[in-house]
Amino acid sequence: MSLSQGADKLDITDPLPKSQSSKMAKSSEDNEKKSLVKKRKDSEICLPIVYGNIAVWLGKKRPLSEHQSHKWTIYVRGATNEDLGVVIKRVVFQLHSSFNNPTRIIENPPFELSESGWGEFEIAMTLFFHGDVSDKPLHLFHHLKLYPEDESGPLSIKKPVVVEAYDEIVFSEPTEAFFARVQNHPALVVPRVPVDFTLPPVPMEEHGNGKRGDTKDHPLNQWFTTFSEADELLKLAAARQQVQAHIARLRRQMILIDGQQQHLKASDL
Ligand code: SLL
Repeated sequence: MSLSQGADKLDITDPLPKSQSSKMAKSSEDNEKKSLVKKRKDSEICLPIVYGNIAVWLGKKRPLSEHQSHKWTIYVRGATNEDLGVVIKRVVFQLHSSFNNPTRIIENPPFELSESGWGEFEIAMTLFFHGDVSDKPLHLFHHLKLYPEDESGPLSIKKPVVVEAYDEIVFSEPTEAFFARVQNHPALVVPRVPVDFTLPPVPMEEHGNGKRGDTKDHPLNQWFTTFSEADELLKLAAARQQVQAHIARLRRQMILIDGQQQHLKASDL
């Protein structure tokens, strides 16, 4: 897995044990285990994400305490506000030691955390993936920003400070199970399977508490940056995959025609 920009690239290591061949008939359990180990060569799955924070100044009348000047929310969301719960199992946010219980674990999407405080600091985020993703957790860092860049301007309680970063998590050679599970999911860019291969539509996810995990109707949505570039990239990636599929089809046809020619030549002799 790697990040296309920004944060560190990570090695892919397979923490799952290799399935052992057995002389016995393969049970569906065996097949399931296999698909968790077997990698799809030459393919990759891309997850466009946005992470960052939104901070609101509480104004001169501090309803909370003298020390808490801002309310803020840190989050990891889908670049087009899709539900990331399909890939990410849990996000751990590591806050500054001045907070109570600074290690915050968010088990369900949307992966976000709201707090109030007075100062800016670096937040470490660890993204844990579902079992079939079989990739190591990914570490991201975000500098919590409370004050606008332009310090000469007045602080406003109406206009929050928004700092977001766009990135793409690339899972190369995904397991068969992960690949099959996320086909058709709008949060990801997945190579197309052959046209005659029909897949069931992916239902809207609900997570335990009956809540949706996407951020399309999120109360802070009006402040989110629109990464139209992400939409363009999604379209470009989809087009590239279509072209690749077409090339593969043409290659197969060429091999077939070549074979037929060889056959004809052989029968001429
Ligand atoms: C700074 N180096 O001095 C940074 C540290 C820490 C911010 C910022 C705690 C809030 C609470 C809080 O906001 N800490 O105690 O509830 O700017």
